Amino acid sequence: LGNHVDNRKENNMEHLRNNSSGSLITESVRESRVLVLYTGGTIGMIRNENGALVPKANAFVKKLRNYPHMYDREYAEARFGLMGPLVLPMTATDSRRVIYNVLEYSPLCDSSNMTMDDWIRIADDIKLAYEHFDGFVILHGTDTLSYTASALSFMFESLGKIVILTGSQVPIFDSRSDGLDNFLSSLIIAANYNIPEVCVYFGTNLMRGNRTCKVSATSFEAFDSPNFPPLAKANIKIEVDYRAIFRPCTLEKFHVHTSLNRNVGLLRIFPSMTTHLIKAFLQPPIEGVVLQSYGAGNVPMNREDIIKELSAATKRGIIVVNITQCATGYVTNTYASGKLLDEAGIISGFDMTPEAALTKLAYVLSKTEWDLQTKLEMMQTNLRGELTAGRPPCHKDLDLVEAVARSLRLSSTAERQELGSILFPAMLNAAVLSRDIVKLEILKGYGADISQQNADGRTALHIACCEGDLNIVRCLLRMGANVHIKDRFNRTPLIDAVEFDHHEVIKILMQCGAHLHGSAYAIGEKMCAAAAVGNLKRLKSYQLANADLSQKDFSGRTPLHFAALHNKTQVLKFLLDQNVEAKCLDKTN
Ligand code: ASN
Repeated sequence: LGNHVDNRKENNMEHLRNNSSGSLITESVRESRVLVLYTGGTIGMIRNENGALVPKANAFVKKLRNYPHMYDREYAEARFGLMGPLVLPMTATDSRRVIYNVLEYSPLCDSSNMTMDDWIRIADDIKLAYEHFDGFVILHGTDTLSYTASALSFMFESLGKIVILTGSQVPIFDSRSDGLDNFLSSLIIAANYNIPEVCVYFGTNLMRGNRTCKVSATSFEAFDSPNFPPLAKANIKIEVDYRAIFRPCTLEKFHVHTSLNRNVGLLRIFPSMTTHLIKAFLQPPIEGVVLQSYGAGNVPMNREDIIKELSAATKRGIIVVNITQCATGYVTNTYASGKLLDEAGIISGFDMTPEAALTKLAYVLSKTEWDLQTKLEMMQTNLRGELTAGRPPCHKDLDLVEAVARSLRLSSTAERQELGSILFPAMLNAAVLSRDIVKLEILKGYGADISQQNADGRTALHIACCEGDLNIVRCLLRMGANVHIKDRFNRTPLIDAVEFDHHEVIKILMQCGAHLHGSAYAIGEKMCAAAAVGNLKRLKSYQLANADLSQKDFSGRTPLHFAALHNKTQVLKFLLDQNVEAKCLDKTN
């Protein structure tokens, strides 16, 4: 595979999945897997005979294979054969090989044609492929890219992996294009950084998707995140602002909410707007309205008719959210009209973009388990980093890093940043080892990213899973620790918990969506080794981690073979009780 595939559901996804496990690979190969959903947009378009840009089916991947920037033919063909997934060339600074599969949508679409159904289709595809890839890149037209990014950010609940939307202003195969950089940087970031958010990459910025707006029809810097700084900047170095990452703090698995309420709309106030227009807009079946008011949230004070219609609408149960027409800033109650809107039951959307406010309404209104009061509260709650309610969070980290930097006589920003990235993981790890929950909380208050990796790529959760203290593991997960991060030895916290046989820890990691990764044969190899020495506890650890107990090792034998060969009766009994016998016979003769 690796070439264009129509994405029609399970069959194709199964195909992709099988292909993505690749040939026999040892644990030492450091690779990351990215799934690219190619939905359309200018990035893959070609010019027709009239010079107009149009999408062309089944051409994108074929062309990519001829681009040495996008495809390391030698490595890919040696590893996967002729038609395997695509592989990026390695550069001196890369730590992992980026392997990517492209799932081409049919039909490819100009994003001006996108609908909520398309968002649901994208979300469903990511759900199906979720455990088989480290990150996801969505190639998308730029026109409605911010709407899709915002919608997906709400539909993805407890997201643990990175999803990046990107596109371009000029087709990628034109000789001068922004597409190549946007696509390449998105792939590299998706493969190497654990930023569990729906992001938009454009120009040199990785931005939180639900904070973005398309701000230019012509510039290569087509997107901006006016009220929130970029999550990362990709210049000579890729610099991630770890403190800005919004990490879900629930003990839940990734889940996709796939229904959306379509009875929502954007109502932009303008001078001399007629009562008739407002009235018509607020008629059934409308259920949610994003009111785009002037400046800091103002509507004309002398237009009682407008306020009256809006007030009547909220009384009928319609949710009206007030945001500003300005590109930056937020709505406040500074002016008298703000109070008036309050009294009319209109809620504040703070600094949400129109795209975020609208898609959030569609999401919140479709939650059948929430009553109206809860929906109103949720609209004003920061669910995915989409709004700044109240005062922005104040991190005290600068004091701490500053003090150490001063005593070490470090003066440049780069040196200080580097110091922060050394200090925090070391202190978090020390707090885990001393089982000090208070210290963990203090460090978080100082701005430490709970999932920041040390020089070996290990996080506090890795250490906690080796130690096996359930309280500390739970506390880290509640603080947003990510279960998917691989250290430099390709180990995840789950593998650590399995190999130290901490069964309760394995259970809670699984509850949070952790899964085994990498070659199934390598896992088979480890289970066979456990069976050969009668290590029942280890096999139970693998079972809790959802491993297939009848998995073959590299030689084609299963744990049952080894238990029988070495006469490990307890293990034999356990495996037979788990009903692996039939499966083994099927698989191995
Ligand atoms: N019309 C195109 C789209 O949104 C614009 C682009 O991708 N640059 O699909």
